[in-house]
Amino acid sequence: MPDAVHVASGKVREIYALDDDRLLLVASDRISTFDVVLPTPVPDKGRVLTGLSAFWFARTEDIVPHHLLALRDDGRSTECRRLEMLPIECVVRGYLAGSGWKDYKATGEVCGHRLPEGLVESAQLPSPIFTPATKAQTGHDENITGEQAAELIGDERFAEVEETSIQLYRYASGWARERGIILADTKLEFGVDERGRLVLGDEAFTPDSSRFWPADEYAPDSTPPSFDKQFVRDYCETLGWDKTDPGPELPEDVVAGTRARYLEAFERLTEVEFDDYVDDPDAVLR
Ligand code: Q0T
Repeated sequence: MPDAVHVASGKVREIYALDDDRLLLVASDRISTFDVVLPTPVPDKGRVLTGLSAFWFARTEDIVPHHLLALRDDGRSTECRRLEMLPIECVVRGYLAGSGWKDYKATGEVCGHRLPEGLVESAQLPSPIFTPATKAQTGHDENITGEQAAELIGDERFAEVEETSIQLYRYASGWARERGIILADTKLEFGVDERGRLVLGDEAFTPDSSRFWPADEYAPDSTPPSFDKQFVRDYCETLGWDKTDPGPELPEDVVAGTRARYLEAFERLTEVEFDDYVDDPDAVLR
């Protein structure tokens, strides 16, 4: 087999081509905050995100097929089916945070969904909403209406990804809520296989693709702490850093606390001990 050819870099992940049909996704231990990748890695973060994603793929197979073919022994690399990715980010929001809160405050709507009046920051929505966004090559994704998304992917495909995304969010957020984690919102990416079938790709329901809040600290009309990155954010706020690149190095207690939070999320959600995952990544698939 020829060596894997590097095809793309994300902020914290790399993609290699294994052959015409398969990709290798490698999750690093890099961490970003305020959209800047920090110089200090968080050991095992890539393994946690890879294992969590694989866990959710396995548990949502009855809702939609996924791109995962195999977890590699390192626990941070996955072999995936190569898909034709759809040109939209499929965001589902169960709570009003981030750009959803900002748009609601300005217009009373999020991506064309008119919401009840008087909602506060972090309020739970009456029911989850599908709020697509464009995929910006650089800079920020832009929220778009369902009509705009349907112009990009077609009415039929749009109806399918909206329904599927909401089903996936309902399943994962319910599972997480029973284990003390609020999944406030999530970003999913879908592709289409050679037969035209919708397939879930990318990573799924990880702290990098979703807002994880500790349920016991949740309060509406506030900004809940991030389950994973709150130590990093709090530390960065003590520095007077202007949030432009380069970011600060992290002290070892902030790294250790952050690593512990990632492992805690992994173990609560998967019900697999992280050491057992490191010994045998397939533990999350059983
Ligand atoms: C992709 C074909 O993760 C991305 O970039 C960061 C390095 C976005 N991306 C996804 C693909 C996938 C997946 N996942 C797939 N299964 N098939 N392309 C390409 N870029």
